Amino acid sequence: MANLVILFMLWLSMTCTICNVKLMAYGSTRRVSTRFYDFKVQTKRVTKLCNSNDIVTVNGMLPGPAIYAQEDDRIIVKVTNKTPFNVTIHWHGVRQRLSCWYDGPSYITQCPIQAGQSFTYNFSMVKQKGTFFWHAHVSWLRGTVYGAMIVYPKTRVPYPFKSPYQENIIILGEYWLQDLQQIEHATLASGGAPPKADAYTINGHPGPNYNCSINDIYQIDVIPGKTYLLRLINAGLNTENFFSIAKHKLTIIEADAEYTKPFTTDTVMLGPGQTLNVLVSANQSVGKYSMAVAPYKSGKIVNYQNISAIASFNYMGAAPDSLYVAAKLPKLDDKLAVKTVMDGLRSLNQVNVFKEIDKNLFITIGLNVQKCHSKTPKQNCQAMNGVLAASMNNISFIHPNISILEAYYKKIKGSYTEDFPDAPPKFYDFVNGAPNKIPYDTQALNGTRTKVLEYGSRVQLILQNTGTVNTENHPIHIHGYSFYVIGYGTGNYNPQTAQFNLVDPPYMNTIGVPVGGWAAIRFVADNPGVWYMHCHIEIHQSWGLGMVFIVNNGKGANESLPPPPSDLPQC
Ligand SMILES: *[C@@H]1O[C@H](CO)[C@@H](O)[C@H](O)[C@H]1NC(C)=O
Ligand SMILES: *[C@@H]1O[C@H](CO)[C@@H](O)[C@H](O)[C@H]1NC(C)=O
Ligand SMILES: *[C@@H]1O[C@H](CO)[C@@H](O)[C@H](O)[C@H]1NC(C)=O
Ligand SMILES: *[C@@H]1O[C@H](CO)[C@@H](O)[C@H](O)[C@H]1NC(C)=O
Ligand SMILES: *[C@@H]1O[C@H](CO)[C@@H](O)[C@H](O)[C@H]1NC(C)=O
Ligand SMILES: *[C@@H]1O[C@H](CO)[C@@H](O)[C@H](O)[C@H]1NC(C)=O
Ligand SMILES: *[C@@H]1O[C@H](CO)[C@@H](O)[C@H](O)[C@H]1NC(C)=O
Ligand SMILES: *[C@@H]1O[C@H](CO)[C@@H](O)[C@H](O)[C@H]1NC(C)=O
Ligand SMILES: *[C@@H]1O[C@H](CO)[C@@H](O)[C@H](O)[C@H]1NC(C)=O
Ligand SMILES: [Cu+2]
Repeated sequence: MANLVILFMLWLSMTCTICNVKLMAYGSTRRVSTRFYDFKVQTKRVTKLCNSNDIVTVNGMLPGPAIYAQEDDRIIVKVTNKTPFNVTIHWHGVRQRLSCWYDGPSYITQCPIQAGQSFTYNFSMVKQKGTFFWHAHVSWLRGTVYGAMIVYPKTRVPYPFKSPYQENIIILGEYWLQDLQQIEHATLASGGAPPKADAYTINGHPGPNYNCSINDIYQIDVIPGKTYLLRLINAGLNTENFFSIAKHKLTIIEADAEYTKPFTTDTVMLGPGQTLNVLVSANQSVGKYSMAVAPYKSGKIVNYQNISAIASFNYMGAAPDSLYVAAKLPKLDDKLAVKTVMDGLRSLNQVNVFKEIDKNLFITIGLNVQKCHSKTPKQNCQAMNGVLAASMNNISFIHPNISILEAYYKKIKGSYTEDFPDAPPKFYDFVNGAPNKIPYDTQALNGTRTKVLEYGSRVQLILQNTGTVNTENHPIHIHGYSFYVIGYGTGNYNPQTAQFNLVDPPYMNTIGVPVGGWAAIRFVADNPGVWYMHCHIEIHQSWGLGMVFIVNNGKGANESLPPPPSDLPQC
């Protein structure tokens, strides 16, 4: 009998790989379960866009396998590296309460899993549910090493909206025909900007707008009159994207794995690292509608792939040869469309954010051009006769050679400093100018600087975009925390005029700081460990757009990080 039940559940899990609602209803009724996964990181030959390439994957899949769990479950993933490259996996949005060792960013919380090695990630989804994703967090491997992570509410806890008929995961990606490791190496050696992606993808499929790709299309079959929950994830490397469905409205009900007040819109924008859950009602006439992904080009000097990826929102009963109804997408640089959605994001319930602040940091974020030190400037200094870089408070972050968490825990000196500044070195018109016009000063300092926070301190960050080289929307992601987005605006932050929402701001882990503007966020530093804060546009992160918070232990075992796991990789 027990065997039959197991077989039945196995059958359910096989028949329902993406729409996992049913599985949950029949699943374990124990309050907390452990979910085991086996990730083999391996290269795989794939044929796309008229080409065959070797790409790095998990278990040979693109996107990689989805992880399913329920709130408070423990997730255990054994990662075995069968490639010649270094690997780590980050569980994006998971706050890793007292489990910083399993967070994943290379040289921040762990050394990479080297060729032939394995490491078992083991963490609990403490009070967290919603749409997450996992991705590699070393070099540019996450371009192909990514997948969804869906965490359902506890058994018998309903969604705060009418249950959808079906759920679908929609992962936006970027695809390159050349080897990504080679592109990364060549780009960083050139000092210039990266090449644009060859295609955008939806669940790994570029759709019919690209060569040899007519049939390489993701399709959802929908029943007229039903409502669908789409779990949108932007796993792309370098591009922010608009997403819309022809003739259909999107009702946002969750952002970064936290419920929001329902907000209905024609289009949404997701920067890399952002997730949104939307409800879509299949209430149009029977036909084939395109779900389209296009770039949001906030910066001037960036080279974007300007061909949309298309997936199919396909009504059952539509004639197989019917043409796709084309989706209307905003203009490439439609800042208003972005602002409209941001304005619509409100936490579902009243939260009442704390008003007293213990640590108030003002952090400038933006690009730089460093002086050329190469003897072959034509090869290595392709950006305005210099080298592109990026910084926070004018410090361009350099990754150390050993993990900062390990160095901190074992009191090993020398790989980082604790002097990340609370404010930029100069206050000037950040958005419109460089600090010294003549000579035009675009330099930044290099460093591996951290900011130490006492356990429990109430932190406010003002993130201010600079226009030193180019203004862009930067999706800033913080590990180990979610934060309240209490305000944002264009221009330079002005404490006299800034308006804050302390009543129902969204609780997010990635904030798109508006192009030429600022954002204000607050969180309580109650999770000890070493936490990376960085731009989730991969090239900006490579150029140094990041810094590290060290949050000290508090009192007793409940406020202290346990010792490192025995299989933690070594450098
Ligand atoms: C995972 O962590 C839990 C809590 O620390 C521990 O009890 C369990 O043995 C660990 N499991 C594995 C496979 O490491
Ligand atoms: C499709 O292939 C043609 C011929 O090789 C090429 O000129 C064109 O740029 C390709 N289009 C795309 C979108 O890659
Ligand atoms: C379809 O549903 C959307 C909400 O998703 C609603 O705004 C719209 O008015 C509906 N359209 C029709 C034709 O019923
Ligand atoms: C991008 O594509 C759209 C739609 O095809 C077109 O209208 C627009 O002019 C293109 N923009 C650029 C900068 O190529
Ligand atoms: C890492 O190690 C290399 C080689 O020993 C050294 O040149 C480099 O400065 C080190 N980087 C950091 C940030 O410590
Ligand atoms: C950043 O640091 C560099 C190097 O010290 C300096 O030249 C530049 O003026 C600083 N920029 C700002 C905005 O403070
Ligand atoms: C900082 O590092 C970058 C490359 O990592 C280099 O191009 C630049 O010259 C360095 N700047 C300083 C001031 O050392
Ligand atoms: C630690 O936290 C758990 C769960 O929140 C609680 O039950 C327990 O009493 C706490 N222990 C201490 C020593 O504070
Ligand atoms: C992998 O990481 C180790 C430890 O940091 C480093 O020594 C090695 O050079 C890296 N290997 C590759 C292929 O990047
Ligand atoms: Cu950025």
